[in-house]
Amino acid sequence: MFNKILVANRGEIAVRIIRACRELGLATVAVFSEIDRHSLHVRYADEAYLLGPAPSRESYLRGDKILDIARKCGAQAIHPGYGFLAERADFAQACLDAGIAFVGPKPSSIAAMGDKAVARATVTKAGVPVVPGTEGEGALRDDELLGLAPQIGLPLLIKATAGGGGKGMREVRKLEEMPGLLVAARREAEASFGDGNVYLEKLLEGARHIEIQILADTQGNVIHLGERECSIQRRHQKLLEEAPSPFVGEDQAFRQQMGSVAVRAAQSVGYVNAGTIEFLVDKDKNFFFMEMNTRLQVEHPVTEMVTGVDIVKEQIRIARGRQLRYTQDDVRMNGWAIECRINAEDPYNNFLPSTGRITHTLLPTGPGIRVDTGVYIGFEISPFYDSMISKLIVWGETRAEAILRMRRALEEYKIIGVRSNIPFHQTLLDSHRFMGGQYDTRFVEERFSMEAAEESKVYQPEIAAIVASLVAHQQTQRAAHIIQRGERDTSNWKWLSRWERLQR
Ligand code: MV4
Repeated sequence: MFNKILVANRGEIAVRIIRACRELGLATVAVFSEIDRHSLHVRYADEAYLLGPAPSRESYLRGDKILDIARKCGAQAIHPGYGFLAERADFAQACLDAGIAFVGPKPSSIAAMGDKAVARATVTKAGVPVVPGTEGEGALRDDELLGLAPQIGLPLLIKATAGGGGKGMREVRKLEEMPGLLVAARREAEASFGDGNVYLEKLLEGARHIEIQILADTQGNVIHLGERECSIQRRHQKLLEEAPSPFVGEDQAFRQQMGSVAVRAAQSVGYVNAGTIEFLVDKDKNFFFMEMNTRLQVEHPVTEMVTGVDIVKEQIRIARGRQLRYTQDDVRMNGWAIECRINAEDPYNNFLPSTGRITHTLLPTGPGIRVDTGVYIGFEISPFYDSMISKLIVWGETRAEAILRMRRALEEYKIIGVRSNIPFHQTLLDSHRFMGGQYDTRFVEERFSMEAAEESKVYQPEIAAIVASLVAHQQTQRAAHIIQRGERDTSNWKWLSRWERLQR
């Protein structure tokens, strides 16, 4: 049993985890890189220790240093958050070897799910459907893969076994192109993961990415918390997530079917703690296991908002050996939640990352709104880490209310000093396809354009004037009462009836 946790991460997720620890009465330890000295996670923690220079490899990826700090300061547990060391089986093992609890799954589960070919073979044995493709755990040579390709059928995908995130992935549409694509995929996989092994899957076109949140305790109880829709992404970076999925909607039988298959996939590796099963779902509601994320995810708050379960607290309770506080029958999805990832990038310029100092911000608040952020006024957005400024999460009784609330929140949200993708989200929320829930993983890249927002650029001087007055009065009460008067403010009734017509 532990009373002091080291949070081996930075930014919004480190703050999120520290908050959960506070509520549970646990002492917290932050670690930080040289440029994160003044970060929120450092200020919120009870103690904080310097890791090293800004680059991750010299700071947040230094598992050895982190373990040293944990031992010295008496932290009996480490929460890895997401990214960095979260899915490194060797680090999880090193924690256990040092007698420190790892708030996450067993190293063997991380390793089994980390190798995509092993994961496919393992869940298949448990009766979980996977996309047709190469079978078994062994590495296959190019001549073997070329021989199997016609049986699988074209088009197909070459995927890296060490993969994830689309790296080392190649589409094969003509057999004669396959030898060259195999070379390219292996080279990319080798460069990204130090492992050039690949396998094949039939390419599923026009599919959605729907994932199921899992919780599992050390007593063998495994439950799911329903699904998240994650198809709104660009270059494998998710931009917006919702729970439930508009594609699943009211179909409780479909939800429970995916949920119980996800539970079986988790059980196939003896899973413990929080994890996520990713499915590809085709238009006929056929679903296939894609991969398992053996960590807390960025988008976990949408599930928290609709289920009322605090996933991070549950992770910590599980790591302390406690039984799950919920049975499957206790879990209900109530209302609708949407998360927009607010990134420091310019949606008008090919989503180019934007660096610089945040000189002013005005956060949306009020009913049904949650903002998870690690930045503050004076914060420097650097090129060393990801470009996420915050996560804006809203809850509504219905999807329409959640969308209207998100539009309101995006209008209120002001970030001065760096460019943000807020205009992207505003354009997205105005698009008919999004409103109708009719989108797949290609939507943003192939069917979406910022042009509608380009038109509204004529209003920029007006917006600039409003922002200037907000900034001038930011210390006064008045600031809270000034809101941007856009067309959107008055047209919501019109918008709602249009949306309702789309639903028929
Ligand atoms: C696929 C697929 C279609 N068919 N597998 C992308 C990242 C990696 N996790 C798996 N990915 C995909 N695997 C088969 N057999 C399409 C994708 C894919 C994708 C998946 C989820 C979300 C966004 C995506 C964007 C492009 C491709």
